[in-house]
Order: sequence, then structure tokens, then C-alpha cells
Amino acid sequence: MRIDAISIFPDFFSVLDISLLGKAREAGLIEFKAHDLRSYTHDRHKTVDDSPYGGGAGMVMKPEPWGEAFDQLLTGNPTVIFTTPAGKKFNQEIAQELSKKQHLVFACGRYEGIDQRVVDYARTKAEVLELSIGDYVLNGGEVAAIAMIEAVCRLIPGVIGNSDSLADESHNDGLLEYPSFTKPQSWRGLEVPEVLLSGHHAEIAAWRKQQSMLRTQQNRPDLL
Ligand code: JEB
Repeated sequence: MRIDAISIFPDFFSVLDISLLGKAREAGLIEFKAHDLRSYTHDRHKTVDDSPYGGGAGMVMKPEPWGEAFDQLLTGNPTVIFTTPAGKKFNQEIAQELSKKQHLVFACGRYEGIDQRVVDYARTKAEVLELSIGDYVLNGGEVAAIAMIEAVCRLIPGVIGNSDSLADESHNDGLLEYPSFTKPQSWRGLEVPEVLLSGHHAEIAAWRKQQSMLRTQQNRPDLL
């Protein structure tokens, strides 16, 4: 999969050099590049923002640099994702869909967001999604894009070494995960639940299911 990100802060994306995603890139499974929006400007001050039509606080990202970036980057059959607090809520189902695409382009705004015509224009050149990672306010789209990129890339075959881990995740009936424990059996006076040491596979499965349901009831009753 090829992934491009367009941002005035391309350095945010250096976290993608680390860990599993970094390995997947070295292995050639993912090709990623972050592009500086200011490199698509032509004025001395590399201007990317202007005041909003209709008035109001803050600045809006002007369309011209985005147009030039798209002219260069929207080749082949890309899907463009605008990260925005006004987007549809990103979830695992969307991550699954995106993991099948050949080319993703993340458009990451700052300030009060991007001139809406940029989205309309992108729709004439590509499949376009406006997505949010949740109901809280960030200063820009970069952190949201990084979260989406991680969620999508770990679903690409070969990115996660042990594909059992992936298969396991879709096996909990839409409930939250059960709690996990490892050695030592006793730590600072805190014990691992006895049932997990028993070797009774049916009892362990039943306990985990009960814990999953309890957690879901307490933390995410909307899932029940
Ligand atoms: C994404 C962004 C801003 C109103 C308030 C703040 C570009 N879940 C999310 N929260 N915030 C964002 C997001 C996502 N995805 C997000 C892009 C931009 C916030 N801002 C700041 C804009 N409008 C600018």
C-alpha cells in the first residue's frame, strides 16, 4: 500500500518510522511519504491560511496550495481522507475497508480547517472521506491521521507477524477484551486470578467471557 500525508507539520509523521510500521516499511509492505504543504506555495512567506469569508475567529487554509499538492499526488486510483472534527467517526469497519485500498492520501488541516472547496475538488479526482477519530478537539489533523494509519496498516497481511492476534480480535462478539496477566504469579501482594493457573480451558474461556461482559457493561454499555 502507498500512503501520502499532506501537512504543514510533516515531522509529526516521523513516529511512523518506529516499531511495527517502521519494519513494514523496511519490508516494502508499505510506502509512506509526508509532504510539506508549504512546498506547494509560491509566495515569499509560503502562505497557507487566510481570514474566513463571513467573518469569525481564526484562520482557514486557503485552497491553492492544496490544489497543487493534489495535482502532484492524486495519481492512479487514490482515496483521499480529510481528518476533521466534522467527519464521520472512524472505526474498525472503516479501517478494514481502507486496508484494502492501494493508495491513501491523508489531508491534514490546521487552524479552523480547510476551505470546503478543497474537499469538493478532491471528489472530482478521487474517492473522498471526511473522518474524525472521536468527539474531542485536537489542534490539527496530523495526530488523527497517525491513529488511522496505524489502525489501517496493522490489518495489511504481513504487517503483524502473528496473524492469530488479528483473528483473535474478531472473536469476542463485539465485547471489550478480557484482562490479561503474565508472570510473576504474585507481584507486590497482587495475585493472578486462580482460574488462569488451573489449566481448565473451558473454565478459563467462561471466566474470560464473564470478564468481557462485566467490562462492557461498566465501560461501554452502548455496545450491549
Ligand atoms: C482534525 C482540526 C480545529 C474546530 C476545532 C478545532 C484541522 N477528532 C478530532 N478532533 N479534532 C480533529 C479531529 C479529527 N480527525 C481535527 C483536523 C483539524 C481538528 N483542526 C482544529 C478545527 N475546527 C484543524
